[in-house]
Amino acid sequence: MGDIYLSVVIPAFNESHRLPLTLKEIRPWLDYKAMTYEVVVVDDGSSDNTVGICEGIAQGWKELRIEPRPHLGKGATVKHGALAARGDFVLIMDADHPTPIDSLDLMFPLMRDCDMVVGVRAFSGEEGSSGLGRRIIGLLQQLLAHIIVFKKSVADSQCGFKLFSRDCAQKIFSRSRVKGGMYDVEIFCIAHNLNTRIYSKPVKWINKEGSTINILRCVVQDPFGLFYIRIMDELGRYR
Ligand SMILES: Nc1nc2c(ncn2[C@@H]2O[C@H](COP(=O)(O)OP(=O)(O)O)[C@@H](O)[C@H]2O)c(=O)[nH]1
Ligand SMILES: [Mg+2]
Repeated sequence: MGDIYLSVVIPAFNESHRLPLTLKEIRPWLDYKAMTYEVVVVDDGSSDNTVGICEGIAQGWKELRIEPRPHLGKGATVKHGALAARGDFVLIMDADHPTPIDSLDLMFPLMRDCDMVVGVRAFSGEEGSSGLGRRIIGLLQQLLAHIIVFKKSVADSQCGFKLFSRDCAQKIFSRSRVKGGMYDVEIFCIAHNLNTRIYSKPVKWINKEGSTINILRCVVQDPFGLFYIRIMDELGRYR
């Protein structure tokens, strides 16, 4: 066991408008838990001063650190953060804090019997028509991922709230290679190959304003990403 119990890794791309509130929201819970932790914001070459704003916040919060990087995509950003994390447990969470951080209270006990506890988004049904469109796209992605990539069923690969043991994070992310948005699918593909013990845990999910996900890109580009993962898998790159 190392010195740090929990690493919270937050990938960020142009999040100056949402990240300060997220950091403010998660800090009381992390401090209250009296565990050693670090928050690692990995910036993906943002052009909106996400880095400067985070550095300002970090001046009054020694557990917070920022890793600025050139723009490569969410997969590359998460990979960097997961491998740079020093905690015994590594949480990957979205910058807009869609799942309350205290959901970890329900997830940590499950880590006794597994290597990875992944959130499954439980929707309130109050997302309106824009939320409905995105959910349909999400379900289509899940269906395609099952047809093209997955060998086992996955309840929800796209949830931005996943907890790993450090060992599991190192094993999975050292093998990951997808730089963009399909990285979640690749994570499960690798995990299945490594016989990772995964527990799926329903978590509260609150869709926040300001999503940066481009629906058109999802529909056009993602299937190619899925075939890429399948080919890499067939070539044995995930073992
Ligand atoms: N590194 C990186 N992160 C991204 C990119 N696009 C979105 N994200 C991050 O992905 C997370 C979820 O983004 P969000 O726009 O809320 O997506 P949604 O909730 O799925 O619609 C946030 O932490 C974003 O900063 C990107 O191009 N690069
Ligand atoms: Mg979001």
